[in-house]
Amino acid sequence: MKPHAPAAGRLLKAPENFIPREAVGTVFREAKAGRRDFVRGAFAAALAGAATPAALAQANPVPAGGGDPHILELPAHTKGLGQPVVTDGYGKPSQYEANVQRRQSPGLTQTTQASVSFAPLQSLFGIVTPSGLHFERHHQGWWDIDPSKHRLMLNGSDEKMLKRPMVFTVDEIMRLPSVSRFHFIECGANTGMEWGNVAVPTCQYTHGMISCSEFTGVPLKTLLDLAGCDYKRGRYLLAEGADGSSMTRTIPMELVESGEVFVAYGQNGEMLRPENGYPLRLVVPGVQGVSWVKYLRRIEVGDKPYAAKDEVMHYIDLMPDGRHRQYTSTQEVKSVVTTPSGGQVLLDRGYYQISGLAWSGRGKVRRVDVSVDGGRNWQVARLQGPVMDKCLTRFTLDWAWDGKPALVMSRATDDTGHVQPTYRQLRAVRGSRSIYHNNAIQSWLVQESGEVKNVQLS
Ligand SMILES: Nc1nc2c(c(=O)[nH]1)N[C@H]1C(S)=C(S)[C@@H](COP(=O)(O)O)O[C@H]1N2
Ligand SMILES: [Mo]
Repeated sequence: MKPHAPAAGRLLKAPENFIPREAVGTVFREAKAGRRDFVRGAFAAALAGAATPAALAQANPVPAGGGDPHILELPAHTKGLGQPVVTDGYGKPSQYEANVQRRQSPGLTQTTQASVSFAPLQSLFGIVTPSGLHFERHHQGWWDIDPSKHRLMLNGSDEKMLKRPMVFTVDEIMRLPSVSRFHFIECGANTGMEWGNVAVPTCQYTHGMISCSEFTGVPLKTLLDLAGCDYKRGRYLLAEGADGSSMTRTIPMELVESGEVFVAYGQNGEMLRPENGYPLRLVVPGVQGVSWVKYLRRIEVGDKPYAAKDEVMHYIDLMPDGRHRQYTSTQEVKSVVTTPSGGQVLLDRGYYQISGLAWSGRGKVRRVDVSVDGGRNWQVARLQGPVMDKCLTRFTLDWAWDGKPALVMSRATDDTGHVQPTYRQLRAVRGSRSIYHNNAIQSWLVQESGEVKNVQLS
């Protein structure tokens, strides 16, 4: 170590478990009255009871005077025989990482089948979400569908749209020329609880309805070409899932013609996970998660938008004048600092690496600015490569915490020039009662005590 190198600050992890299982029933009952306030209340109550001694043990300091027993006393693993190969035919994370889990938000939904689980962004590195931690959004529960019985049908809204309506088995799709691409998927409702006010304490719950994977599959255009699609007439598609939610979404044909949309079977080098649509799901880069239809069983080619229930009743943006905006599907430029973030505790002054994620549904992230003083001054963050299209990008910035209150924020700009808005700018256009497409700048307040809180600047 260089003599003048600043000491690296120690960081306590955010508490992961907020509410005991028994209390979940109460939360669901009370959530019926005044949902947003109750979610906030439920988190506050659960946080008040969080055990700090256990959390403190995580900091694991090295004794200042030397004589570290972890060096001086030989542990069993240096002397004994380790575990054999194939103890697990499919490996699992370390037992010491058991707290890193996707989690449900207390009070958010009435049932666990029409619900959402959030990815633990504060515990992840780089840009890829491990498949077992991918966020989940199911409208009617998930299924583990037998791939030998699953079919994908292509048909037209009339006989002119497709010359040869076709049915593919999963094996047939897997034999066709494939692509593998890294993309994020973000639910349009991500950060939706924060429209009116601060509602949830950690970035898992503010931003965890996003995940990023390497997906593998066949461009939808390849399948439509085989079926003899008439691209002049067929300007829209309807994508339909096989689960009971009757999930159907309109996809504009230009996204398909560009080759971007594909029918995926692979996720991070293996088959899709059942929760994420095994054996087939649509990948629609840059577009909100709801259009990434899981358990994909049918594609219909038509000449106008379908106005399906999930496009006219849900996934619409409530505007300040009381009207709703439909078909706003692009996930606009957005970012969040994941360290330091809500619920974490900074134990010392000194060096910290500020780290976070940025993304845009319009293309690549061009630049991320970070402020530690509530937006008065900004510094350009480092972008970790590779920086890919419609994909998460990891950014970092060196920071020496002086022990005073700090307001940490990140602001992303994409390669089309779009800049992430402040809450004030976003609310001026969109109001504060919407659910979908909140891409405002997130602020974390580092208090003098080192505790990090979710705050909104007005
Ligand atoms: N068949 C089907 N597809 C679906 C859904 C669903 O409930 N059923 N949910 C949609 C929504 S709203 C989102 S945000 C994403 C979530 O994908 P994930 O569960 O893989 O994270 O899937 C979309 N596709
Ligand atoms: Mo969603």
